[in-house]
Amino acid sequence: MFKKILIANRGEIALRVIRTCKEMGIRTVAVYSTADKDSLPVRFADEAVCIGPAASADSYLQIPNIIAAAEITNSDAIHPGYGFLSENAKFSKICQEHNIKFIGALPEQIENMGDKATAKLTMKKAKVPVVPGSDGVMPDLETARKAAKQIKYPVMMKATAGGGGKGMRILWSEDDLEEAWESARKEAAAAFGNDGMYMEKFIEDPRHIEIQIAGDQYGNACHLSERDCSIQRRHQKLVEETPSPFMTDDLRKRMGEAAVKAAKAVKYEGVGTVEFLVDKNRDFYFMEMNTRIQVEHTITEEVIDYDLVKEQIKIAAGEKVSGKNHIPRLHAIQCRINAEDPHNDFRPSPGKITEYHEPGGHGIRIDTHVYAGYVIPPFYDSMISKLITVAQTREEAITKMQRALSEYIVEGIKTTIPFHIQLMEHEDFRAGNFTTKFMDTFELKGGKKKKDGK
Ligand code: MV4
Repeated sequence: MFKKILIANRGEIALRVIRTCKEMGIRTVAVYSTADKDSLPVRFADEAVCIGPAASADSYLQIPNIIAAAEITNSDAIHPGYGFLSENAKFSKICQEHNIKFIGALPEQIENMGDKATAKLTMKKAKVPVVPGSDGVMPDLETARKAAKQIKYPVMMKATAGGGGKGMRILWSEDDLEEAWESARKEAAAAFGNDGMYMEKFIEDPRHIEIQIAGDQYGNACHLSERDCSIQRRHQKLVEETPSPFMTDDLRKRMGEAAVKAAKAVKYEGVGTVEFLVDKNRDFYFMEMNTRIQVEHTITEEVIDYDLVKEQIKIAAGEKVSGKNHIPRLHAIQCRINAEDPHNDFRPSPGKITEYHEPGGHGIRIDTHVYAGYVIPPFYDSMISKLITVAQTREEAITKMQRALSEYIVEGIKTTIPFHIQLMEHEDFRAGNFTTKFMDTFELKGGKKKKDGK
């Protein structure tokens, strides 16, 4: 087992990893930017190394600084958390070259899964269901025209380097083709330095359901059931839950088997997530594979009683996965609490938390790095806390969430707590009747009216 792990991240996930390391008897090294010098990860880790100024590009994304921090502290592994360098093939490679175990995917796996057209071809070959579409990246407009005609409109054009909706276009007819081809390629080139495009059938009003997987160095893989992440806004998840209210035993079996196939096809090592689009007929399609621990891993941990970070570390150290699939025995919901003003287009609201009180009691989990007096820096992600409830049934998990939200006090900044309170009251949410389109029509009540009365 590792003796010392450096955590190349900040905020709640850095704290989350430190906690598991402590329980495993592994020493920890926090790295931090000057903006994070007073943070809890810095206080709770055994050692801490400043790696640069506030801007992520000069600190949490600075590979040489992080490697230097690992070397001077004698760390034998690096946990990258999510975001930042967690899915950076170059970083995974450089760790390898320095004999530091990267607790995440191998460079080749990150590269292959990061290129969406390649990932899709790999999955198609492995007989994982994919959305009907072009065979890989399309070389020119004429190929795109033919592909769209064959797939039949509406189609979706997607950037192979994409994700998060950038460089993605819906084409309702051939009239949309040329403009989309030009603008999407430009957008992708600017965002990713790669303008490769592929095309597929547009799945109308899908659900986003993902399967947690774990694989080891010996070719074993298993799944840890699903998470429903359909409640999103501008490709940012707001609420996640497991089991999915749309799930059936048959669908879970089929999706679980597909996800394990996906993991085995790439000899996946570590914990990962296979994302699917699920249509109204419960047909499902591979969307992408995430080779990191995700923000929403918490709800899976709660319903199957399993420490996913511990599993990551054990797999990286060469241990086997059990090979047994896990079915949720409870219901868990996570509300992401962001420092954002939900009444003002979810605009970021950094600043000092003047008053802070967390809910508690049975079935409540809070993963956060904030406290009373903490100043949320403006440089990073606006998520400040994850509020998770666990109960026997979905209804109870929602009721518990309502109770928890009502006693969660965060003063001095705006948060998304008022949004979650209204969401938990929403008839369609309560009925489990929602898709990825839910937030397009959700209207938040109250708050200040804008000057034009809208
Ligand atoms: C789609 C789709 C419909 N049909 N692909 C959005 C982000 C990217 N990773 C994939 N996305 C989508 N791909 C086909 N063929 C609809 C979406 C989509 C979406 C997917 C998951 C969660 C939220 C979403 C919001 C809008 C669009």
